[in-house]
Amino acid sequence: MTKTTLPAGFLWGGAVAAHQVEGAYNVGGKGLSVADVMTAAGNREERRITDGVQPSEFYPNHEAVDFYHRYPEDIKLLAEMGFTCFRTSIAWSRIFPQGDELEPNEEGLAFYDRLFDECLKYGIEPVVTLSHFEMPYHLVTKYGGFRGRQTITFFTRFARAVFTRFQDKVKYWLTFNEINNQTNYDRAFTLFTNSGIQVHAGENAEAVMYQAAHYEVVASSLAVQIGHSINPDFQIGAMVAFSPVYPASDQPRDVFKAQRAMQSRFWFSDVQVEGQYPTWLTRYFQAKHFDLDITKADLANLKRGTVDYLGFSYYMSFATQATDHEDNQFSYNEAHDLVTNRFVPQSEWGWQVDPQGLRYALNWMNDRYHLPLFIVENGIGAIDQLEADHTVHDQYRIDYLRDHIVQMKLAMLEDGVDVMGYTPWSAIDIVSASTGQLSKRYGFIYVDRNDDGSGSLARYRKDSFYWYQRVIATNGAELGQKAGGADDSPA
Ligand code: P53
Repeated sequence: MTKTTLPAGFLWGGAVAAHQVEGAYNVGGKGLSVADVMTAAGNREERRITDGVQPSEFYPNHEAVDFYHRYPEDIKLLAEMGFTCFRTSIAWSRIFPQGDELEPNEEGLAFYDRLFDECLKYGIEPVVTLSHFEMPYHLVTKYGGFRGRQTITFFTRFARAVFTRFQDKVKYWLTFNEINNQTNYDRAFTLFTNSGIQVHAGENAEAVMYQAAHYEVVASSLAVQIGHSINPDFQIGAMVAFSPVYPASDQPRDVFKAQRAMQSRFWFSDVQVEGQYPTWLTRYFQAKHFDLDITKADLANLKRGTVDYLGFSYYMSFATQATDHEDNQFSYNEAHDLVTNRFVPQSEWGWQVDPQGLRYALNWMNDRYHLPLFIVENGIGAIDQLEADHTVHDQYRIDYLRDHIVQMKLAMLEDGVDVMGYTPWSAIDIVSASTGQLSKRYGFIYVDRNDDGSGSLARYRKDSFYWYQRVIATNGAELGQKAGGADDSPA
């Protein structure tokens, strides 16, 4: 019988990451993280990575939206919206301030005890990312981040400490946020935030990326094993940025190029779900003469530490095409190979908004992985206007989310895809990861803070707050009216 409603217990919530909301960057014994040495940029401009914290620079993550001190007020607002889960991350450098200590920092652990207790008080299930773009900065300067095998040990020590401490409070975990963003290895931001790596002149950035990513998938597989030994009920997932890459035309070589792009972006989840490297990639390492440190013990661990579910972010779709000078369309370099899809509109930041791509994504992953899927990020960055009466009329955000929920429901109800939950980005306004802007807003809750750090930090409910409250209350049955149009929700 065809189901017409979402399952009871479907997890509705929203997502943030520690460094993008907490602030208090040097409070409670916290050490510097990679997020603490990145400046603020503007639309389509790269953040600069500075050499340590420079007194003359402004670092938006240092205060962020002060969630560290205001979380009781914020969680109360999330409860008012009806959240049944809340995705955040643990700032690694609150727990291991330098990263290479042997014992965790009690004040850091105590903060997350208070935060998770506050969630559980309202029946909100925490969904926790271990590493969301916030490696301790000392691991970068001393060990080169995930260039080195030692960092696997530092990461698993961190994972063990938080799994042990929060074993009765947190059931849903994710290992590395958007581990596949570094497919775009030519972009300094992605290698730095994913892996704590800055590429030196003359180095092969692609080989550096593959080595670091290998250590990370091994670290993830070890964390899965450690977690299950501490609490067998833990659900530990991988997390990828799911931007599907479409062929720009029906030319076979464009279609193959797109297939290669998909392989390049999703070998990370292939390994984390299936426990082994895909054949094309092993051949690729040989063909490119990448001399990678991949041991037999690593391969055994990958097999033993496969994930329980797959979490993913979905913001946009991409398109690619083969280039004339290419002999075999064998390689894919995101910085050069993406093209604009003329059928898909773009956000103000140039992100291609494609709701149907979410249904495609869910079906693609369901066919390939046969695991429960969790949409742990989906949303649109936009300029919001705070009115004099403290309202925010963000109909564009409602439309974006609504259009995507419609496609999620089609995937679940028509196609039978198993989706555990939906946590849009972001629960509350955050500091943008790629630009450091506050004005690239994502939240249901407006935070009075500007790009230069001014503002009262007061919180205000946007129109989307009330809309999402209704969506959750009806378990996704009522998605409201589209601006100027009819309600065309499928169920
Ligand atoms: P911002 C690139 C592509 C897709 C998602 O992004 C990405 C990125 C990196 O910027 O990041 C995720 O803030 C990430 C969040 C981030 C969110 O998407 O750059 O997991 O930390 O804030 C939105 O607009």
